[in-house]
Amino acid sequence: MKLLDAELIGSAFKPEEFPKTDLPEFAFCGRSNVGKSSLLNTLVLRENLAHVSSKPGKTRQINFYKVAGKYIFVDMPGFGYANVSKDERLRWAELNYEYFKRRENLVLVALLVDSRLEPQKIDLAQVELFEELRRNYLIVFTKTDKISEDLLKKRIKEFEFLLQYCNFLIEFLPFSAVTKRGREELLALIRKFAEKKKCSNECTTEDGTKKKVARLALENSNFGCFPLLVFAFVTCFNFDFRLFQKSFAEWLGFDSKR
Ligand SMILES: Nc1nc2c(ncn2[C@@H]2O[C@H](COP(=O)(O)OP(=O)(O)OP(=O)(O)O)[C@@H](O)[C@H]2O)c(=O)[nH]1
Ligand SMILES: [Mg+2]
Repeated sequence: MKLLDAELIGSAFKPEEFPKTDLPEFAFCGRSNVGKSSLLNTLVLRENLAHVSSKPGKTRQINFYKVAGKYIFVDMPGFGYANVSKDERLRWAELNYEYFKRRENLVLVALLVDSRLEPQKIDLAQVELFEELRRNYLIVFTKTDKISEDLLKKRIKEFEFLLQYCNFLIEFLPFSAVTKRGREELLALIRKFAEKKKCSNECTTEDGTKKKVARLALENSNFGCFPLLVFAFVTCFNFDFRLFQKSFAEWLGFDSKR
């Protein structure tokens, strides 16, 4: 396995602090303690690039790493952790939204979900955001060393069902920072998307002038996932839609009785 060069090039507590770069960017997000920092360390084969902790809420800012001189990997702060102040949650919500909305060089997002848990409302709210903002994303099942293959299959089926009509979902990927399962597959996907970005940005014509070519999936697909996502929930899990709407609002500390 190949060790990759990696260095921290910036940390952002607010959008103005996002570093300027043209390199293809890959973001890793998910609930607090799901294993984002561990996954990043596994990808580059370094133990202490991103700070890992058994205590949730460790990564509070967005950290940008330049990897192998050609990619940016982004470690997002975890969401859903109960023990943080209302101000901190609101700051997170704004930073999260602004990052995914604004970041032009972002080509792929990995949403990490804990393979031991059933689909969580707060993770599905992130999916909804990616669909709305037309961001390509994959679902990474973390900590698979802690569950059986049967349970993993069941978990993937649950997500497959819920997200069957989503347009920007690329794939499901089982991962473990302990066994390094999924590392090669994830790196291959990263290389593929970095290459796609290179071709879609510019291509040189025969006379030497540069011309823009049609952008790839991001601009060509239609958004149609959200209503079906809700439909799947309501019909199959007897899901209370008001709860779904409130999941983020409650975590963010708004009055849930209104
Ligand atoms: N068994 C097992 N443990 C893991 C794995 N990935 C992470 N962990 C553990 O889960 C805990 C949280 O890991 P982190 O990588 O810090 O999680 P995070 O998502 O970055 O957390 P925040 O920064 O707080 O949002 C640590 O105790 C890790 O050792 C995995 O694949 N298998
Ligand atoms: Mg972290």
